[in-house]
Amino acid sequence: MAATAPPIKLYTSHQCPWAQRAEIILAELNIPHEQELIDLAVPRTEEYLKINPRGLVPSLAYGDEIITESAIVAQFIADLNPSHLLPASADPQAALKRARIAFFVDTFVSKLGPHFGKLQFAPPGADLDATAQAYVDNVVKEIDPLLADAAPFFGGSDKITLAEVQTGSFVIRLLRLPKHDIIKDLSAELQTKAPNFYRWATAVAEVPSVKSTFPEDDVVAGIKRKRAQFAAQAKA
Ligand SMILES: N[C@@H](CCC(=O)N[C@@H](CS)C(=O)NCC(=O)O)C(=O)O
Repeated sequence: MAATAPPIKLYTSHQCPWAQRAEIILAELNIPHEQELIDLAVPRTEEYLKINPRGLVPSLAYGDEIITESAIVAQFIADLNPSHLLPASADPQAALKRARIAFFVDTFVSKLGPHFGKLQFAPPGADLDATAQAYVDNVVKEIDPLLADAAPFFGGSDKITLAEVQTGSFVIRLLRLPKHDIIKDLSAELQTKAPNFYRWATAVAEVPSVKSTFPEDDVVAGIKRKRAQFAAQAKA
């Protein structure tokens, strides 16, 4: 008889794009699990700090084992459940595909992340034109070429891959937050200057596991709360 799989519990906040990575992969692979919501508006409890001493979400309990850091949580779930997300074999083509996905995710986070953070959380009245320009320039130079064969997903895949799991939460924010006046609408410029990226991004934002883990109003409320917190810290 097969051993029963250890229960999975995700400590998460539906407002957090890093935690959404874990929610996306669990939804995409239909993995039964329990969720515990961590309220980011208040200090972490002693109990949660024992689970994750950094006090961040997400954290994943796999039986008695705790895994933290969203990229590692998503990779762990992908490794545990061979699927369309990531080829698992030692075949050189599969290893190459994993390397390509890892490079894409690394580039997305390192080249776009800092600019996107500033676009969302800069103090009111900040001049964000240069930041928006830097974001677009990096999409054009660094990301668009990596999506030349997207169909519509990374590496010519017709289903999402680990590349979309790790970046989808940021993509859906890029496309949805302008509607709430949280960030500037870069769609028209991206559509013209980075057509591969724009096509890919619009497909990613429609994926059920990405959409269903993005409670828009809750996310907007979380960003407003964090902005107010940063503004108060800057004044102090
Ligand atoms: N590098 C971490 C980043 C996670 C992170 O920054 N989470 C934020 C929420 S989006 C958090 O828990 N912040 C604690 C707080 O706001 O008090 C990961 O990828 O898991």
